Amino acid sequence: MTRLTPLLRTTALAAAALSFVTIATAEAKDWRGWNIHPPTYPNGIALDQFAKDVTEKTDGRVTATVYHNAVLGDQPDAIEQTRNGALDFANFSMGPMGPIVPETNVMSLPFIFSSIDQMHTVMDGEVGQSFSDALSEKGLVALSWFDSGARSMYNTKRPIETPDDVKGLKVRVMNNDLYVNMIAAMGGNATPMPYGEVYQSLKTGVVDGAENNYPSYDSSNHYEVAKFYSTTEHLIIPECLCISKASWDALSPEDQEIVRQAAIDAAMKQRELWAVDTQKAKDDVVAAGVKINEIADKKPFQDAMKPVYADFIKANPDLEPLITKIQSTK
Ligand code: BDP
Repeated sequence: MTRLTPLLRTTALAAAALSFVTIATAEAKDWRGWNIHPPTYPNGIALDQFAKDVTEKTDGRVTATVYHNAVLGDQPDAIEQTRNGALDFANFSMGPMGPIVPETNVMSLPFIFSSIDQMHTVMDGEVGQSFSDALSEKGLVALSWFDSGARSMYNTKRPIETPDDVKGLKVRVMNNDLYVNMIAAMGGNATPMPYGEVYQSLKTGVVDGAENNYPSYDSSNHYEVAKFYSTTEHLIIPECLCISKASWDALSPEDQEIVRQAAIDAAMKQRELWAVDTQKAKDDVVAAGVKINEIADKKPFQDAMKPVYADFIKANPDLEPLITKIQSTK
């Protein structure tokens, strides 16, 4: 047996301790998660649950933290950061995903889903899987799908009863040219703009209106400055709980399973909270003086979208079968 002098022994021990620390650091992963909404929003609560589950169930091999309120950047930036591994997980709307993963643009076609239930049927089946595959090719692993309700138009000027009422309105949209065409098809002028800038832009008249679901209209305080909310319900856009492919690939199969289950549980929580929060948000904005006009007949709006579909199919002929498949799903 080699005998070590006390000094060498200390050095050897220190080296061993150091290599242990190095290995431990390499193995314990600190995951940073992005959320655009406040922590009290259904998505924030679900993401916090996800982070807690992952941290506890991997025994700290992964410690996950959610950064709420878009403090880590706006959505298009966060998508890039998650793709390149600077962020580890996030909840993304498929709206701003379109420019990066063209297939997902199909979900941004106005009125593509006939109802929220039909959207669930589609997303839980093979079409949902094909979207997940397309995302994965671009560095994002979609583990589960969150609800985002239906988006409707609101503005500072007047109720919208028919597409004609949109004429001349300056409308903020998410970062996706498809939405510029959508607003143009009704005679409005769309401006893609980060979510965080919309409140001020509505207030100062940079834009006259925007469009969103009740929970976002409420939590962003847009209702304070744009009091006419018209239930156009033109977009039903799913949202993913996405993991950076780089972070996913660095996990053991056992930890991948833990993360997958935590993501599914988080989505179940989010969907449950979503239904309650939508009603609560609607009640809150009405109590605050918002004028909601219910549009019973959506047909004039659907008809106005025909050129948007025609242009889209012309530019993406390979996606037409996917559109037909979604539309024919009951
Ligand atoms: C909300 C989505 C969020 C979008 C936001 C927007 O949950 O991901 O960024 O709309 O309009 O409903 O930008």
